[in-house]
Amino acid sequence: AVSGMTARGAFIVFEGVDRCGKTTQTQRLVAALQSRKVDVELCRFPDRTTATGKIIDSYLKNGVELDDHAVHLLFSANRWESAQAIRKKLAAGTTLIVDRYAHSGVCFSAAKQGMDIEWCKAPDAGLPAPDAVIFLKLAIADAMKRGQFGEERYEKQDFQTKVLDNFMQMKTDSWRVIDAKRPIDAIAEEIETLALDIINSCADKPLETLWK
Ligand code: 2DT
Repeated sequence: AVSGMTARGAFIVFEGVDRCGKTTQTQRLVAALQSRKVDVELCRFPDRTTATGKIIDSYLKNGVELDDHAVHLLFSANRWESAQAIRKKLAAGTTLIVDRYAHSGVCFSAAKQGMDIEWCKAPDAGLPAPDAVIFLKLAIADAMKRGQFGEERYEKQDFQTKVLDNFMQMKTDSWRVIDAKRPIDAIAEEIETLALDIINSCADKPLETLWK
């Protein structure tokens, strides 16, 4: 980066099936980066605090029934609500560590009937694109050994199996795939090294646009 200018922050997204350790690892990474004095924030999608997020929360907890297409668009709208703030924070030099983003949006919806991956990608095209997708890869059988899935709508073995298939279909060469079956500390160490590298390498590259 040019001296005197703030290097932009990195936009690092974590993806994976339920129970893969995303939440633990994103929290660990944020703490590790903070202790290195990196300007960093944790975000997660869906953001259940906004107007759309409240409907999504109720849907996930089986409190309300919604058409599959409609809820897909709500998840996307929930990201669009944050798009401006994401661009501003990155430009101001804040690195964002994100627990799920548009790839979860596509892979969960496309696991239902009647919506394919292409259809599901369309509403998210134009969002800020991640500088890196870190995929925590875990077989569903191993995810289930971590204890029963919870009570939410999508936390079922057959559904999660379809979601994992979809992630494997969407994966590109640029994804960083992490073997999530290993001990938490080993994974956290690998991710910290990876994240520092990503933060350095994107500082003087423009932020890209998703799926355009
Ligand atoms: P958690 O809050 O436990 O991550 O669960 N999902 C998520 C979608 O179906 N579409 C989306 O766009 C996103 C971001 C994944 C949230 C659940 O919602 C699913 C699990």
